[in-house]
Amino acid sequence: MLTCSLCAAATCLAETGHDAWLRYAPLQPAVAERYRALPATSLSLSDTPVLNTAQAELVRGLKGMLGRTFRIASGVPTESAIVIGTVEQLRKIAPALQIIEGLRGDAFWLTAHEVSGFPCIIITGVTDRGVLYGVFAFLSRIAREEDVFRLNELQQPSAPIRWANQWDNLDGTIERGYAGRSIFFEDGSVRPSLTRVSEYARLLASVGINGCTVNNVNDDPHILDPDFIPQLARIAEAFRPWGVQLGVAVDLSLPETAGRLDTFDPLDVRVANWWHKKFDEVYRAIPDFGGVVVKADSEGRLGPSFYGRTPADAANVIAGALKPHGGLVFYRAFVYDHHLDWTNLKNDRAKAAYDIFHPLDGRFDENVIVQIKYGPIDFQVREPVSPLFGGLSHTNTGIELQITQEYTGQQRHTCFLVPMWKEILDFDLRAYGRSTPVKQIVAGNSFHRPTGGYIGVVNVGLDQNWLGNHLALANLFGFGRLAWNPNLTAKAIVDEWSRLTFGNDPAVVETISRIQLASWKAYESYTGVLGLQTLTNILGSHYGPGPESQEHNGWGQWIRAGTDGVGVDRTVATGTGFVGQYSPEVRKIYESLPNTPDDLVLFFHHVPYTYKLHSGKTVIQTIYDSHYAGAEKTTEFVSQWKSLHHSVDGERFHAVLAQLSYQSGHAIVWRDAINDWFHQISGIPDANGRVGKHPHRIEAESMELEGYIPFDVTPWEDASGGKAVVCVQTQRCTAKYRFAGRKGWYDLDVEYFDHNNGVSKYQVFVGSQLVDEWLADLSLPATAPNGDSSTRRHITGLALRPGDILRIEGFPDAAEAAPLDYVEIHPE
Ligand code: GCV
Repeated sequence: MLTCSLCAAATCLAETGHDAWLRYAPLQPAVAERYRALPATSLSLSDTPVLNTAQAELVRGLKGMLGRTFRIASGVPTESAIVIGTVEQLRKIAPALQIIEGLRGDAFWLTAHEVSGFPCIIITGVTDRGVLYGVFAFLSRIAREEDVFRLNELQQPSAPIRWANQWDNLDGTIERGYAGRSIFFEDGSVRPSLTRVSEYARLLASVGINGCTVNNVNDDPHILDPDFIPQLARIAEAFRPWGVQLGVAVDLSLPETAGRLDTFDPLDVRVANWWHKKFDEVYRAIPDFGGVVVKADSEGRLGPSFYGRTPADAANVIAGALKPHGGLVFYRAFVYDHHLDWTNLKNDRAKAAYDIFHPLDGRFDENVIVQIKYGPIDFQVREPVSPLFGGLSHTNTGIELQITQEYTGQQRHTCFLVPMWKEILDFDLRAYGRSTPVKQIVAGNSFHRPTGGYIGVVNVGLDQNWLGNHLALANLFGFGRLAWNPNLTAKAIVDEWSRLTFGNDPAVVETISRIQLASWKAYESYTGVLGLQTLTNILGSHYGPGPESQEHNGWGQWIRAGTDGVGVDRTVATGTGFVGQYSPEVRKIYESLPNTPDDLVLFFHHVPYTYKLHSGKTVIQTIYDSHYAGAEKTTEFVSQWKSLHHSVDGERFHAVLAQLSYQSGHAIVWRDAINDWFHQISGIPDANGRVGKHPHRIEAESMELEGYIPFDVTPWEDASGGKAVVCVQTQRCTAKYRFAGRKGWYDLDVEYFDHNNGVSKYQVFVGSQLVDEWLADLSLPATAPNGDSSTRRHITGLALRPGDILRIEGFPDAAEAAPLDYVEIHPE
């Protein structure tokens, strides 16, 4: 009691993040008072599943925020009410109401009008789903302390398709999932309890997402087995009240693997029949089944090329079977050869999607959507827009964005992607010499297509807060908001999200927005700049630094770094010709080195390290400086977040603090790895004298070691000096250092490696005094010392005198040998 009365309301409640942006936290009494004049009744005009959900949500939200239980009613109002129902239902009881123009599809309208002689607030749409979206918008207004009495708000989604793709495997694991196991599957079956699935559908619906495929595009052959379809029907049931349609990923070879035919040739009539029968069976169990996503001829998946057929043949055979039921095929354009000959400078993976799909324009059925990743490579921290969006004017298209942060820090790093998505969506491809921004193309407007839209790869898991990092939820929220309205600014989206997630305290909103809005550019700065892409280890986890892994293999993510220079020449004149896939106006920008913006220069051109950018700096100095600036920025995030200590609940405050502190340590690992690598390959020193020089750093291998032995880290740039020390033959090892600096206060950073195959313990002593100890118990994607596992322990405020012995004791566990990289002693 006493404790609670002493702390601000916001900080007393511990929050797990489970409610995400749908917390409906109690408003301050004075604010709640502003809504006292709301009608006390929530009246629904029908009792369909979605309208029932909408009404229950309305009552739940109002109760949470205003502390009052609104009366539930149905039929015709007999008093003032908040009326929820479709326009058709509304017309019957309020014939005088002029329905606003433009109310179509999933749109909603919030207004105030008399119904049966009583002043009412009206939440309506053409469909039940529209009404539900209206309820969420109404509640969001109250949560953000906005007016709801003088409403006349029409909101129309930008595009009909607003889908999530999950990459869950039926065994319960998730490909590129960073937040625990699947909410859908375990051990080859759909989970017995689907509570989390309903809650997920609620989150999706609250931002207008209307479909979700639930299994990995690297698909399991059992997904449409007769005994699995009823299990999928249970997921569809959990989705249905939230207006979310179920979809699945299917493999093109299913007629052979599951159907026991001797072929999956899309032009074979037996194959077409198999798909027809299969979807008849699916629709008998799931009448509102939404459709399928297909990955074929990509990364080892079988595809139509096996029979010399095209992606259009493959998509259409499935589309034909879905068409009678109204289902859609999302055919992924992520089709490329991952055994490219890297020695051939004309080869270019970036060209694959356009080369394959553009010639097929107009040959896809009307219920096919070609699903295109935003860039021509693979969800990198920066890529140009895929030219394919401009190359399919007679085909429906959808943009695939990645909410799960595969190449952007895997949710251990905060990286708010909305600013990047905005740049992509706003980019004008100038197809046919006119204005064709990506957002207009995928909405179907530019080329007058019947459908199209947005697909976000999400990968939520069983973790309480869905994505493993509270701040990462802004990406899921932002994806939904942009799919609904791509003209919203990143600032408006993050402001909205922060208010709903952490409350309306201006200092909180301002600080969180500042961190989020700076985070993508910061991440880009300490990973891969100038269009180099993320520079992560592409052959492994896609997490820590691994620049060398881009080169000399068939995957085609080359950066062509050599002693002469860096970057891929993709020009028509001298390079791979990729630039020729853009319209003439865009071509003019990228074909010319001086016209190419700095942030993509190395994506399009191979230049000497000494080439001067528009900024006036050389390429190599920009690489060095950006990596220092990016890492520095993450330190600012930590201090900015710390300023919220008394304004955010303790549980989320400490979780985010730990996450941002970890990120700021890992950003230094990135900074040093990439800079050291470029230093070595270019042979050009850092004009600011930092790269390769760390005055406060003491390498573990140069300390006085007992038990510890030196270990060569692979790749070398992932450890300082290329080496770590490991404790392999004994239960405890020590590394000692005699401090020779001035007497004073110091901070100590210990760089160690935290793999996922053991939980080593570390203790730090000054003389005989234990000053810190911890366990290396993070779940990082590594089983050895490298850039994925390198982790920093920051110990503040140590009193040191010359001659003090600093001693680190490492206690190995299982396969983790308490590895150490270095320590740094910084004056406080
Ligand atoms: C589901 C990248 C990822 C793969 C993913 C693939 C895809 O290559 O690393 O995990 O596979 O993209 O989008 O199909």
